[in-house]
Amino acid sequence: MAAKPIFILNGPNLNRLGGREPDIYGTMTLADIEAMCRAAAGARPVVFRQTNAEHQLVEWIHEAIDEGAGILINPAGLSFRSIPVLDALKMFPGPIVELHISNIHRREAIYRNSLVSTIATAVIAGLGPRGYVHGVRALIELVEP
Ligand code: DHK
Repeated sequence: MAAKPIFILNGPNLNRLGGREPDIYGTMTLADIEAMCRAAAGARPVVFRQTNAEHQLVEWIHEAIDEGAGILINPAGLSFRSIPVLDALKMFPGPIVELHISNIHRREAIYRNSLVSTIATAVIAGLGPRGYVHGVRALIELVEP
């Protein structure tokens, strides 16, 4: 039976990585990050997506509920206020790794209280774009039988 994929989901504005506040987010593009994630995942199938729309992120989490082994999510700005994203993630039966490129706890107060962190299995924040690789490796360890 084929292994279930890990879902790597990215929220608003992450499509602008590469040129978006490089002093905070670095200069890697989301495509660069996707390539790193797929390499780190090895044989484990990967679903890698980004959206600026809350409803789309919710629908992809529903897809992960039905088909995914684990979720690595950078909810970006939807981390802090989105009840719909939080409620969808509460339904996910597998491990959830929350990822932020920046250390949100060292930034402005509006970025310090992630709702997603209240239900995530683990949180990675501040490792820069390379944090995604650590998140993939951790998630694969969590989902491996
Ligand atoms: C990305 C965003 O877009 C911000 O809204 C978050 C997060 C931080 C990140 O560090 O990846 O506050």
